[in-house]
Amino acid sequence: MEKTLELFSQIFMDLLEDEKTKSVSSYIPSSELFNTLDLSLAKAPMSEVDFEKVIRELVFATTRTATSGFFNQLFGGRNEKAILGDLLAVMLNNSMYTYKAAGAQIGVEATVLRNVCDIIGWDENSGGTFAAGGSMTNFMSMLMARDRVVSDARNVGLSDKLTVYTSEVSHYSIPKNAAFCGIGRDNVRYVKADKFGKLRLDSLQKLIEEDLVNGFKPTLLNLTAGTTVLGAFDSIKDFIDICKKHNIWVHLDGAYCGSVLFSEKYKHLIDGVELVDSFSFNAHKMIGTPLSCSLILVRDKVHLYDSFSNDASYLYQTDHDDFNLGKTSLQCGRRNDALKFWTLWRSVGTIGLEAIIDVQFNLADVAREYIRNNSDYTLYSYDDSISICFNYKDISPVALCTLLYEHSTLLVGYGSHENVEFIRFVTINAQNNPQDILNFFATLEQFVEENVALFPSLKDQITG
Ligand code: ABU
Repeated sequence: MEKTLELFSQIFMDLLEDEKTKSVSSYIPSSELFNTLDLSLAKAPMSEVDFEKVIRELVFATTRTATSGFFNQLFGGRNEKAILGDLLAVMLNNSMYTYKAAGAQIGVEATVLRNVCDIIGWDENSGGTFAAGGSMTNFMSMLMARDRVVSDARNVGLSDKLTVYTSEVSHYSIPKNAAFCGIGRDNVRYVKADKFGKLRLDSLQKLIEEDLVNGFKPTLLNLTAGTTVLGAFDSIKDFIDICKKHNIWVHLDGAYCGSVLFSEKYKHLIDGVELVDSFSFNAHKMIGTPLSCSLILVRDKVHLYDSFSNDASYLYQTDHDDFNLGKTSLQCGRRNDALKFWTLWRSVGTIGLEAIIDVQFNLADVAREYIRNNSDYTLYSYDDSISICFNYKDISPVALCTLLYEHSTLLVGYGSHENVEFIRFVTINAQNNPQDILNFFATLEQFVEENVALFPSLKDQITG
């Protein structure tokens, strides 16, 4: 084991050194992947020397997500205290279903969940669990909503016609989950969003009324804290009364930006979170732990038991349910995702988590200010968001993002809202500083200048 840990350490120190001058790994077209790297598996073992060579090549060829060149998805960076927790979780290799199998780590998970519930403002009836990602926490909310509306669905299946409501700009897991839990994709109602990407109450009211007339049972409203493209926050309080009136479960999908909970300055964006039935967020997004670290919290933990507990005499053999966390989990075997969040939180304190959130909004302000002060750019997104959506010199965002990627220059993606396509730049890596943000724009501009021939719309502008 010592030799293996040394090898890990050496390879990783070399990668860290390389990342200082090369923030993006060399582009390998997917069609060339298996010709470029030897990923084969053989019957015979490898020599240690060859093994190290192969591992190094793989590591150095992998997409770099912790550098100031990566803005493509809703995560980034490398938080060392959280990494320590995750490395420990790998080495300890517990499964979080029972106290017997995970011991003290159960206390770690329970402590994180209790503290989050306290910050939300929920009492001791509240609770939560970790799941493998935001799609899964959204799925769990839908299952709990279904089981509350049709209490015997988990035993006899579904014969009622249920409907779920979600923003037209919400996460793509909602229709997938409706299929998984027997509600059906066709029974997802897409509520209109306004130009800011926020859910519209009038549209929701209309859809619910139509469904009631047609004999459907409205079951779940999925609100979003940080839509995937614009980073918009639905106004929670506007929707509570109508959902109470119709006994609709309210879930707040905060996978992207629900972590504003930790910031005094930005928690107003989820004002009313204490009123929802369930709330999820991904600490691997704004908090910056390694993937994955997805939490779902419920105002009344009885719903977790109602939907997810199942007897298993070969598993639950000692201790109280409060310590056998498999009773409230969707999964059976479950890795210890709480420890990385706990090591970080324990190390920097709640004010440290707050600082991590605030940095991202500050970096977003830097980006927006740069765009607003530069006439070559058009801004499409709004303040109070860490997604900055823009176009540069009327260049196709699809072409620009793709060429930046294929030339190993920058990793950034595109999105659209109200039929306008744009680059989506996210300031989610709290280890970046304002200069990194300005460097992003400088790199993009230099790339365009040096590659005018690649952009037909620009060539036309130059040649008239
Ligand atoms: N839930 C992951 C969203 C990924 C993205 O929009 O970048």
